Amino acid sequence: MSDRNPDERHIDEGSKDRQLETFRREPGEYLTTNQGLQVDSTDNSLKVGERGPTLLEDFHFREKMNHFDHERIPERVVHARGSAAHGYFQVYESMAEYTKAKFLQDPAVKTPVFVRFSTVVGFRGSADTVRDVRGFATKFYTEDGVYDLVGNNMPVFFIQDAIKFPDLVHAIKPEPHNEIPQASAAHDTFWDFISLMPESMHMIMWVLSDRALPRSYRMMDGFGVHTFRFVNEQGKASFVKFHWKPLLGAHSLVWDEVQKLGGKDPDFNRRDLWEAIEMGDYPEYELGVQIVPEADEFKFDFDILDATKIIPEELVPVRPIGKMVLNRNPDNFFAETEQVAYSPGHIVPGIDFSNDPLLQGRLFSYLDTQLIRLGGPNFAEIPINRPVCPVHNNQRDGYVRQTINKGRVSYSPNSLGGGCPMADPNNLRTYTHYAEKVEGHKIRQRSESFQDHFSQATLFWNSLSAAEKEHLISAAHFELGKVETREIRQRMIDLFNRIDHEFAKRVARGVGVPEPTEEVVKNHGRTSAALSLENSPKDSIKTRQIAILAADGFDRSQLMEMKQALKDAGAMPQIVSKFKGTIKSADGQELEVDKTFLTSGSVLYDAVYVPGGQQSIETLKMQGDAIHFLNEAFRHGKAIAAAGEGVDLLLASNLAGVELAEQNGRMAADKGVVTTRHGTVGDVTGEFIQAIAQHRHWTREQKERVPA
Ligand code: HDE
Repeated sequence: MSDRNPDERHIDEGSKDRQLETFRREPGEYLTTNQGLQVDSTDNSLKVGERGPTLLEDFHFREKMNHFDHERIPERVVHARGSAAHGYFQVYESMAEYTKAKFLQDPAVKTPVFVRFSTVVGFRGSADTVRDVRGFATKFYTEDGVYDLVGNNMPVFFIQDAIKFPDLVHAIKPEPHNEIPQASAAHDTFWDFISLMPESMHMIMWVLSDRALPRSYRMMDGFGVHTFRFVNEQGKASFVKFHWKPLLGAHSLVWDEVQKLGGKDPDFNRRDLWEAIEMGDYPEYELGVQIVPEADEFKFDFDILDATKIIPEELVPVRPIGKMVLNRNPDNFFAETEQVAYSPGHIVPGIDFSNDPLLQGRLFSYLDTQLIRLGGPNFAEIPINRPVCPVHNNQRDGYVRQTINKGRVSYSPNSLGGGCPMADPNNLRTYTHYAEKVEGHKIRQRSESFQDHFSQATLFWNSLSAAEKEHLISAAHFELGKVETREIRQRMIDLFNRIDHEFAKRVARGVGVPEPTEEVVKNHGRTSAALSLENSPKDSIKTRQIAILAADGFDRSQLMEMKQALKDAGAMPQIVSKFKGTIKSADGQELEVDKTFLTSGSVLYDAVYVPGGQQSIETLKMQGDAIHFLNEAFRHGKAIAAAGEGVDLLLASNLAGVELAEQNGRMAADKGVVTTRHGTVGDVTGEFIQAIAQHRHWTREQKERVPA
């Protein structure tokens, strides 16, 4: 090395390689510092001799390292884990009768949006599929400025007054002494708090339900939660609740599955959203509104300002008013998804607030949190947060100011700047707060009209299907089962007993406290159909992931025919086998394997198909992974199909004897298990597709003999 030309000393072999002809770039594209200076290498720091110390003079090293040291910004205190997409919103017809909001007038106008979905409790690197509320925040870049609808996938909230939010979040986050558990409510401090907060009972029922385990962000409802106001051109106001409904229907995972997914693919929901958009399967949601005339404010047996209450759709139907399509993934996660700053206070003319004390508190919190998280008051200048309309005001300076304001005037009133920037004297597009009349004493009290904490929790419970109720009970067994303090479990059972006596007894049985003996409140028996996921649309298998299990010697026509039928129906079939590479059909054709048993698992799929082929099935029968794949898919309620000798793999699994008895070449099947030993695949594709569209076959859950 010592005979090296000194001029070349600072260029090592690696960086020489990287300068190969194939990597040539235009002069303006070569590596530079942040000051635009081209550097000759970014692989070695500047040193005194080959083995000497590094020089402080190395501005390139210092700039690069400095930048790296400052790469992290504080994660969101809640909703830290999220993923987002760009798209647009279009109203179906003018909503001028109710609101003057510009983006709700003209069906021809496509308003750009940026939507961020999130979990609430977990840190930024936590798993997607935990039991939690999901954030559903939409930024509309309207002609009148940015409008944010910062909602959740559940229509109510834990607390009624924003002043309880820090307590709620402290209680649910990992416990402060040991920072355990991550992204989970199943611990003492959370249930301690909840057991002392009866107002949280309605929300707790939602959180214990399947709604807390969405199959996909593309298959999840969204809600504005609070009651807002629409205001029309004439200044007339009505109350409004916002709903997002996914066109693919709302569907959920099962508990055993989400726990396994946390290990198999912690990015499950993030990946699903990203891949669907990359494939051109754009997620779509309808925006719906429930409109309540001002005169009807006191018509209900709950207070519409109370965020622990829904307005049942039977009382006020949801009117679909437009559609949102998410059609573009972000280019850069940090610049867009991480730096996006939502706030319920980002509002446009035509929409206004109500006095919901939870909403009122949020109006303070979001701006405050952006100031610390994004390092100062200029976060609206970050590209993802910029409005599409011009910004004019006298706000100046601060950390990382981007705008170069010209001239000497930065105050109002002024004459030197011709009075500019000035408010539009004609009020054409200005925001005028709704002039609600308010009078009262200054008090630190909760309204009497907020005191019924149980009726709607009961309504939710009553409205669930039998399977959903079972899931909720076992969720309560899990959550409270992790609570060490017996008194907390007891207090929860006492509260559940005020929701429904039978429910409380069932939960008590699993958590080591005595069943309540007295029915303290009689169940009112009311239901609301929209509350059950059973009633969500189940008419499509679009974008569903289907595993096809095969090995060398598979029956090519049986495999290809089903694969094509699934593709034609919009699903995404994948070949799963022991090894990556190719497998050979019985007639000698090679087929690419998409995933292996190691790189996937039944939890990553919505359904499974096993085509025949003597040799393939004999091989799979010997593979515990293949048998486990089927058992697990069955246990999780998924549609399963088999053709030809594929039926033998089902018989070799634990499904046999539970539900499957072969009769005339067809299984006397559990709903959702579709087989054809002697017939053609074409005979059963329709049945299989229908079974997948059902999402899950819950009756399976009674079959405890199937391990998974
Ligand atoms: Fe939030 N919430 N929140 N929240 N929230 C935040 O703002 C807060 C509430 C929601 O993808 C924070 O930028 C208070 C209800 C979503 O970036 C913070 C209260 C609903 C997101 C904050 C609530 C939400 C947040 C943390 C009680 C549904 C993520 C980071 C009054 C309607 C937005 C941030 C995104 C984020 C405060 C309750 C939805 C600290 C004080 C109710 C979807 O400002």
